[in-house]
Amino acid sequence: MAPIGKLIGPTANFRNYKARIVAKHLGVDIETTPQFKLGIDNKTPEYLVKYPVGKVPAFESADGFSLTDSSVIAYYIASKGGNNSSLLGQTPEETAEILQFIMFAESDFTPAALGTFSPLLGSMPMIKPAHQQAEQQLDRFLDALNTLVVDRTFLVGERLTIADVVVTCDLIMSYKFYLEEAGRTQYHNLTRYFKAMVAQPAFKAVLGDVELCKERLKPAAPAVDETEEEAAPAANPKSKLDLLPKPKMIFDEWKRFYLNNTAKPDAMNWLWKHFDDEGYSFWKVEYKYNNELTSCFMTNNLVAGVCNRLERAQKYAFGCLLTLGKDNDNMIWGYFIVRGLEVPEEIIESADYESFDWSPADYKDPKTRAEIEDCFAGEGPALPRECNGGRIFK
Ligand SMILES: N[C@@H](CCC(=O)N[C@@H](CS)C(=O)NCC(=O)O)C(=O)O
Repeated sequence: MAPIGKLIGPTANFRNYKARIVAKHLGVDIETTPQFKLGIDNKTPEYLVKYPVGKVPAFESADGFSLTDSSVIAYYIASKGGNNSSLLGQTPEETAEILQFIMFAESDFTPAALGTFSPLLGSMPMIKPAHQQAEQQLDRFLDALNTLVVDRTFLVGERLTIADVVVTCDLIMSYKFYLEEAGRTQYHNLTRYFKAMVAQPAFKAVLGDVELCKERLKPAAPAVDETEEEAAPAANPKSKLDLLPKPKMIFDEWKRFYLNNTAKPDAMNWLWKHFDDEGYSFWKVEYKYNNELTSCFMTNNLVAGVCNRLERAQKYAFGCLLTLGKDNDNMIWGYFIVRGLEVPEEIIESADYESFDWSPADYKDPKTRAEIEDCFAGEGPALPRECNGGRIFK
């Protein structure tokens, strides 16, 4: 049978799976785009003419009908193909319930899951309070789903519907990255449901065997050179900072402690206890061109780029650059700890140095100390304005 259309977007993606599982279940064929490059192919003028939001997946039917949104595409395919109509419910009430699950999956569950996993996978900045909030929400929604399926085989009615397809696909990351054995036991009804779904032939044909989480995803630790502070200065040091006397505080110990603990109070208490003001200094960092900033989303992208371009300073600096304020009225603001008592040349030579004011910060001054604490926590009353994102440079 000729394909009923083309599903456009990367194939190894939980959103992409939805339409393909529905198509498999119905026995209809859809074309896919395994070579699709996210961030490139969805930014071309041809793509944006058809799909102006520039997101994937998208769908183009054999007769030229264009559609976006993974669950809507799954819905459309279910409504079109094959002779199995029960995927969309058999009464108006069932169809409404199916939509209710799809809305919940898209507006509640998936943002909580992505808010939990994306910072750990490095595809979103790690802002600890936002991350903690996402994780709490994720647990809350997993718990709700666990209760919902206590006496159900399927989410709606007595047969598979696209609610099962959408919710199961949206659960995949949680079962891969988050729910290790203890979590699977805690949410045992949901685990039973999830395992039953992914064992069905249409799911299996698309997903293969879903490998369940062995160990919960952790924040990526900074590159650690255990011997860094122990070894004698190298004969040809890469940085003149390598020639400084051995500091009392080991930078990587601070970075590790910060990453593995709550910023306030634990990590900050650690820092004030161990900070060595002969080996390190604090700097306040402010963007010079705040009046040119537009949306917070764009500012966050700018901050991410600045941090990426500071890569050479990674061994000698730690800091937090925040997006403060609201859309069309925001600023980039933050604090850095650097090795030595001056801004390192690794920072001065970076492409963005001239765009920021770097001023020495006296961490013994209570106001500055409170600002540093709230900056490294990404929240708190000492921030000049509300935090809307940012990036930790570690
Ligand atoms: N609600 C949409 C969300 C689509 C979405 O956010 N897709 C991501 C990839 S998984 C994307 O296109 N990101 C690129 C971008 O935002 O530019 C759906 O389910 O299809």
